[in-house]
Amino acid sequence: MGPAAPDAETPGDVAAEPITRGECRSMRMPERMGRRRFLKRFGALAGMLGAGRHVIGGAGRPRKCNILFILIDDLGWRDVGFMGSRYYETPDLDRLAAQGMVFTRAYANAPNCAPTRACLMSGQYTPRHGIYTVGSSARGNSRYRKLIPVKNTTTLDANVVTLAEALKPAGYVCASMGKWHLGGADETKPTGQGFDVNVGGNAAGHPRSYFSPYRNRDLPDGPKGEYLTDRLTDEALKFIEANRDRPFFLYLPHYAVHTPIQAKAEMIAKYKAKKPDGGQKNPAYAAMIESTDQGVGRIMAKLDELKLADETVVVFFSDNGGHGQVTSMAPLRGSKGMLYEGGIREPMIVRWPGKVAAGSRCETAVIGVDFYPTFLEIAGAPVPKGKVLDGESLVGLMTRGKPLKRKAIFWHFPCYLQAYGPGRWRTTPAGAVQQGDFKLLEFFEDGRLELYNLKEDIGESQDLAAKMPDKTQELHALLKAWRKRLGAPVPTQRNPDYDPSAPAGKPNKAGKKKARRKKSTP
Ligand SMILES: [Ca+2]
Repeated sequence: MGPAAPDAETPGDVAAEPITRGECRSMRMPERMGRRRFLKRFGALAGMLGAGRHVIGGAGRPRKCNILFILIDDLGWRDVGFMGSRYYETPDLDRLAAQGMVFTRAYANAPNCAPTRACLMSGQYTPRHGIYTVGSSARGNSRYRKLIPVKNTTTLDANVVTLAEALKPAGYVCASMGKWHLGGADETKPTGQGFDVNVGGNAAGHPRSYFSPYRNRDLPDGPKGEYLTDRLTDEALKFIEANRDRPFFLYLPHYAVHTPIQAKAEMIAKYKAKKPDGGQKNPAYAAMIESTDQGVGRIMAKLDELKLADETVVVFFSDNGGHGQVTSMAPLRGSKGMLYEGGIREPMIVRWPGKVAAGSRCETAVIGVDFYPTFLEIAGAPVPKGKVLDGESLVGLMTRGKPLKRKAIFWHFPCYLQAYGPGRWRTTPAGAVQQGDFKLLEFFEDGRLELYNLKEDIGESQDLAAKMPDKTQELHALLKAWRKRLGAPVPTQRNPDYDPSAPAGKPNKAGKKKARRKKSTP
């Protein structure tokens, strides 16, 4: 739970001190003390000018912070150096982590791509927009599905007021560069949802190829063999350069490191010569991560060159757990597609010079829907009229250790996801709630409840549901009340095709159809 420190008075004062209270603690003294003293002196002025005008610009004038949100696709919790990987090499991200706050319990709203993105863009949990999964909610062999899952929506409704639409009235120019996955029609693509610029985003969940020609109608091909991650970085640099004089929101959802696993040959060779470590062993995947890391380094260098680095909040995050056949989230249990920690816990950094202590860590649980209100507060933008936001701004937490108000966070995934390897499922329809040290999972096929103490058992290996019936019931009641409040549908109808004794490898017609669809929307 959050620290009990009193709320500080002057925003400019707080980051002058290393955050040592409660769960947000400093690992070492913050850098840039000179700048912090400067901010301390002018903190009151910044406060008078409104929440969005925290930073003094190069010419001495107050200006709004730029927001750079780097979202990686399918990057696992431990797929970066700063989270402990000894196989993958991410020197630029490790530097970014050292310059900001690392969140060790940052969660995606879902264990796969589209729902997490819908929650980020809408600021709302999955039951409000109906994007619960990718493609069909009825994936895998129909004969093994006991229930008819809740029907899935694949497009974020054009009427949803997105994060970009909420930031625009505060004077932000908004760009989306990379994977969108929330609609491909004019009104549901990024440019229909508040972004001024869209590079390569549409309904696609992965690139046809990481090398040009990309065959992406929203991304003109580059020279043959150009690498997509480098290209998106190039586009980001151009955008930053062109908008150096006004506040920008750059949403950079890289297609990397989602399948197809494709990387530069010379970089793959380097990792082939390297010893695998802790279940991380795929050289091409490692090379994809390194290219992504290099892109982050180039962007940070550009922000430095343009003297924008101190005026830009940089957030690094991933949309779900790593692919279970490609990487390892150990010691976490599970991988992409599961509500166990390996499917939803993400690496996360916030770099905000003068506001968030360098080299600090935060162990408070945060979740994707928190970014919408966080970015509005940073921008000094009001919540759009009538807009329901399910998350909570992290500004107080990360700048001055102010505890969050909420009691718990929730997941709702009333869908089936077929297994990639042995076994039938990554998940059957399920929900989850996390509160304090505890997490409860509910599986709708049989009502099974599993309870874990994440503090003592991060690998979710000891189900405490039978041992701690009171805690189990308490969290179950919380989860049910949340579902009721949001009108979240729970699948209850039995699937007439259900035949658990059906032999593997012989899906019925419906199963075959789903399997084909899976190929186009992994
Ligand atoms: Ca993903």
